[in-house]
Amino acid sequence: MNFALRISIVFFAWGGGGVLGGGGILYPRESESREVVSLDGIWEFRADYNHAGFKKRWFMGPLSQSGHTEMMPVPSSWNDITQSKKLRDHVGWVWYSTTFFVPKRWKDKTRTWLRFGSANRWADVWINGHHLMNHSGGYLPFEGDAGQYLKFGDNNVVVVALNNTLTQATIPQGTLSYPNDTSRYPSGYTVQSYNFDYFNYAGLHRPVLLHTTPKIYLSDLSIITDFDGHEGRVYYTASVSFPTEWENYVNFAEHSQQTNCHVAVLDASGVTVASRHGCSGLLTIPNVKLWWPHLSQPKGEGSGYLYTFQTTILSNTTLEFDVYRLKFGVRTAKVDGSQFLVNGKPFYFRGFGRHEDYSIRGRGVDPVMLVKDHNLLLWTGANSYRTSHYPYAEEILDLTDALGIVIIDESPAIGLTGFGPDLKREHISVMADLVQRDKNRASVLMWSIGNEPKSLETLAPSYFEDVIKSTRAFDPAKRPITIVLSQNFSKGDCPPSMDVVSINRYYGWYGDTGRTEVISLQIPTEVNLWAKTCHNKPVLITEYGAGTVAGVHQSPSFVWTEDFQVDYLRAHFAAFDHLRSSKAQFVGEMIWNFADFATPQETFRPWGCMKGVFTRERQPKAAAHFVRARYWALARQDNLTSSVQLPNDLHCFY
Ligand code: BDP
Repeated sequence: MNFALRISIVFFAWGGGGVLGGGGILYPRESESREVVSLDGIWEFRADYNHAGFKKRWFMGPLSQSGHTEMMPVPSSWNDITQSKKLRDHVGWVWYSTTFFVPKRWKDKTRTWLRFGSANRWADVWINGHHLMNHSGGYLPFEGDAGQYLKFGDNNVVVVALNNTLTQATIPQGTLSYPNDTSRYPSGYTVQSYNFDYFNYAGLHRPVLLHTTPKIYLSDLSIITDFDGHEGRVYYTASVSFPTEWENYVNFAEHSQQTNCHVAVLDASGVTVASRHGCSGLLTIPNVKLWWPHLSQPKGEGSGYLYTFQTTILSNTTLEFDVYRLKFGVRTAKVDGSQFLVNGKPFYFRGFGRHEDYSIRGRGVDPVMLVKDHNLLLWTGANSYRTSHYPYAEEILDLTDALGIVIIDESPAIGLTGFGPDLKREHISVMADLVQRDKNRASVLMWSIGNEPKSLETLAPSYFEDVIKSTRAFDPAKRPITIVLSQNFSKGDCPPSMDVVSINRYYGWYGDTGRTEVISLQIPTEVNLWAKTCHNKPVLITEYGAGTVAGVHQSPSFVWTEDFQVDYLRAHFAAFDHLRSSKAQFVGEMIWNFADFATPQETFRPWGCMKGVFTRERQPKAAAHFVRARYWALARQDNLTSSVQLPNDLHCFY
């Protein structure tokens, strides 16, 4: 195990104006030394159609002081909340504000951080009229030490300006055009187009949290797990941060050396099963319970078993500074030759591509929808999904960790083109932040660099080599890495550093429309070609699907009907079964999509993308029942310990 054993002592000079989105962005969790307060709720909101906000200094106070406001729920996308078409389709600045109380007891003893789970896509943040931070992105968290601008024991105001514009330099990319024929378009008319087909929802999509850490605190933690027989191994590195002022203290070195870590592993019932002193090192867990994917566990065991890693930062005189608890699972994930192995056993992905997409809320994280979606996933017997086409909320990964749902964690780099150095820099920085956020996640077993790049462009191969190499270097656990490809087969398409070949294919839908009979030939031909060129690396079908309007039937089947979706899946299942029996390197099938989702307005879709096996309201189409029968059957076939108990209502199929 190549893992640097070191004591990490880190200085942060964020004292305001700084933004932390990369190194050290641990999810805020309450403990003896930390408090978390949610700022979620109904905020004031105004769309800035005339670019007035900066000039008129809307950031100086609550928006209601500078004009008319709308009510805006946080978290949520702003697009579908009001009755205004202009707002739904707005491209440019919008403003949010809210007031919150900060307790007096936080003064002096703590650092107070303001953290956004995500803000789509450019954000500027002010506290009480002071600029705290800005952030570019849209799908990853960022935070700033708000201490110097806060009024303790008093009300405070936070103002956020957001801009959803996409350009060729952003990830994902977009294009702005300005039709200047005023006989056909109003003057100043702007059109945003983009290279992907999901609606570009924007807003404060994830929780906004105010949280405290002590002045000396755990700023980062990396955990790698392994096992040998019944013994679990946890290699860890904890980073401790000290107040910036200390840098100038004559005896700082002595002081920092007197700071130590105590770490402990607690099992699911809270019993300590391993512990030691030291800010980095190895803990061993006797009789370890491994984290297994859903329905892959051996008989008598559960899936998704999580331990707690408890870090205590203390001085040598045993004075406690900080306590932080992180859930983690003990498991391994790697590619060995043509197989994808989890805990040393071949793993076959039975799953879906998804979207964070719900009616009204758009991409806003919502516990109701999260639980419903994951109940449905378990109901289908799926064991995995891809966070297509961007990193999902941390609250979602808490669920997948606990349920044993395997995640392919995808960056927001969809449909990339151009591949210039600036884009590469931005892409590598997004991968750094993504890995930083999710590196300790039990359910994240593979990184996806992006979806459907224009991989035949000349610059693409070297661009992807660099992004893959950087991503591998960021991840202490060295998870497998993939790129989801869609362009036609070509030798240049197989970046040598990629561990798994993921392909999206729509035979019988975008090509040979309606001709399900070609699928059993075309899918194996394609998979075999990729497998051969990519030196027998594992091949995964990450997308295949057919648009289906719920409630529409025709027999014999016809495109867009529920009957066609079933026929289309049936033809694929036959092709996959053929591959499963003849090609060890075929490692999985993921349907596009779990549920119908919103797209820009297009003439070739009745409404949104209707390839879901569930409707957008999460009701099953006929295909959902069909997929469910298959996925449970595969679970039984692939789990040789016969620990898979079929749901009662499925028994009639077997
Ligand atoms: C694939 C894309 C996916 C689309 C899908 C479709 O990866 O985002 O939604 O096509 O057309 O190429 O439905």
